[in-house]
Amino acid sequence: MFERDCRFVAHRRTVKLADREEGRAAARQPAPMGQYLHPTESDMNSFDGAAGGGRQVWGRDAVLALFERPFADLMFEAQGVHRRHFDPNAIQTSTLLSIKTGGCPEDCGYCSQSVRHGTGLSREALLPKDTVLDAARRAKDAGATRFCMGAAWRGPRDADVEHVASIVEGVRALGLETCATLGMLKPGQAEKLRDAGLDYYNHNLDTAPEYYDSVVTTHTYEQRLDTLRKVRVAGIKVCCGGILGMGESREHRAGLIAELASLDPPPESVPINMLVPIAGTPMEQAPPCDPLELVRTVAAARIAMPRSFVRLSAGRTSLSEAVQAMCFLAGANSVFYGDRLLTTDNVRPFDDNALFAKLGLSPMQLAAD
Ligand code: SAM
Ligand code: DTB
Ligand code: SF4
Repeated sequence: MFERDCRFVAHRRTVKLADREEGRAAARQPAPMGQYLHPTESDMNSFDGAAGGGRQVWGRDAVLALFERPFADLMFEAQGVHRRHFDPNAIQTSTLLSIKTGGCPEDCGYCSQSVRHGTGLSREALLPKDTVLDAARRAKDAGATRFCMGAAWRGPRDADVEHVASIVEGVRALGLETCATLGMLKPGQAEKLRDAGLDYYNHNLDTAPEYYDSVVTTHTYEQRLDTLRKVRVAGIKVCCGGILGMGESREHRAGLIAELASLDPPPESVPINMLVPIAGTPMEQAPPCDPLELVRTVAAARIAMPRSFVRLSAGRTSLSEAVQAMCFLAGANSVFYGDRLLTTDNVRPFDDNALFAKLGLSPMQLAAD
């Protein structure tokens, strides 16, 4: 559970959720210290670079060329892009809660929650609202600014959406940003969630389109894109990323980043997960991804999506502090913060606080705090 004592208090700065005009003007300047510039939709359509104008298109070959650059050159460019758009010493913290665990009919090869894999995870009902709000309160007290709720569904029924919408209203009333990941959405459901105050919807593309069949067979890449479109049209911010270490190649990793960057606008939030190998899943024995390849992937994501939050996500327990520090240098500026991810352990907040202090990283705060 989140420990009040471990709350990071050193060098806290205020995050300013810039209004559209302020954000537009300020986005042309280096991010001033002590102020966080939240990307706006119009910012995200603009080209990153001194020349200005137009939206840079990142094809797969261009992203692959980033991956293949000498490490020092890639890091230098990524850090420069990062500094043009964000305070490099500020980090956004999101806390996850599985609000409906296990029993999912889909066959995603990495997932502990699929009924198709013998992972031993038992199916649970959707949590009551009060239970979720208690967890959200603890997350806020521990210093998180966003609360992300995950449900192991192929997609929610309308009655599930009603229940989640009521939870979202409650979490938002606590002064937290809200995120939900509920699977594929049917027409009208995104609007219901938006009306309840949902800020972000997480729906990952996970890998390159041509590798998706090797990861999951019960839904398609096009169906993922369809839900992402519904989320965008409803006016909810998009959280969309992927997983490394599923046996994919560097070309697939570049393909994922190119797909994400080609979403128009790109996702506001890009989680980069390292596979957490789960006993009983088809990917239990997948060869681990080289940590330096993770750093390169973060750098490529930062360069191709200059204004997005890039979140160093699942798998941090298997990374050294030095590798995490390199990811932050490469442009990662968000983490999942809290003892648990959905069904597996995360880095303990105590250890994250120690790492942030060592690196001089300040957790961002919402201006409304
Ligand atoms: N059912 C919903 C869906 O598929 O979008 C929401 C939950 S799902 C667990 C959310 C994301 O968590 C997946 O798309 C994947 O990127 C990530 N994830 C799940 N299990 C993982 C694992 N074992 N290792 C790393 N990432 C994982
Ligand atoms: C995301 O990209 N990663 C999070 C969140 N979005 C929902 C989930 C990670 C799950 C890791 C394995 C588990 O705890 O079950
Ligand atoms: Fe897991 Fe989501 Fe796939 Fe279900 S749809 S198996 S919860 S990743």
